[in-house]
Amino acid sequence: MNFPFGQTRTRVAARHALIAADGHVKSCMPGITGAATVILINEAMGAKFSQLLITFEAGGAAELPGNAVQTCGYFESGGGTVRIGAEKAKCGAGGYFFAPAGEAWSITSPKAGTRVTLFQKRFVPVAGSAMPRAIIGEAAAIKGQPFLGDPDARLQVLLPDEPAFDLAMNIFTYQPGATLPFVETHVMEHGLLMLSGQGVYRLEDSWYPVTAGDVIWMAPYCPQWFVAMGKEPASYLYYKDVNRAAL
Ligand code: UGY
Ligand code: MN
Repeated sequence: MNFPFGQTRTRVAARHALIAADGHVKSCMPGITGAATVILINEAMGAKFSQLLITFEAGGAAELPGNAVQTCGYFESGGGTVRIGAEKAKCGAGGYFFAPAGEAWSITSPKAGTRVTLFQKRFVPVAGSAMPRAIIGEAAAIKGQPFLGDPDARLQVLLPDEPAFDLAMNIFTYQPGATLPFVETHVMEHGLLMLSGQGVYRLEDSWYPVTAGDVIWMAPYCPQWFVAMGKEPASYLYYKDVNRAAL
């Protein structure tokens, strides 16, 4: 999309950010080859997690070691082979995975142009709790549940909501005109990718028109609200930290 000379919809505030695709700049990341990688959200912004967009060339690969960082991935388009420890499966568009801390993981043999969003967070263990397990799945297999009773705002919860997991990756799909039912203000942080459609996102006291490809960071306690607008449903993928003590 072309914008007037010197303009962008991107805004980076102290407690939220909207990153439009026109401003993307690539980074070289250890372990990722044959791909354009954009670090969209990380600690430099004030976040406690990172969100990356990888666009693979044919023959590209992501091969990351097991360490304190856990990774969730979502294939927005294309496909490739995901390995997590001893687990291995092919993922197409809508495929996703979770690689626990301590497990090496890889994406190999990607189709050219494959777009994968990664969310990475340092794992916070809980004494006496099991470690979360590796997961490779397909969003299409997960039924969207009405959000707080609204059948026009449906939530697909991609990872198990169990105490072992300290992060969530969900897809929210709204029919045109559907909204988040109230302005949420919560301790959990979000990273978000608009997958399709459009709408208006309220972040603190600003309202932003948003569309497919936009990325949003919401710091803890960032007041947030969304309305889907236009003729198509609007859908977004998002990360959330969950299931850990307040202090
Ligand atoms: O899970 C959530 O907090 C979700 N309802 N937030 C959001 O979509 N901004
Ligand atoms: Mn929220």
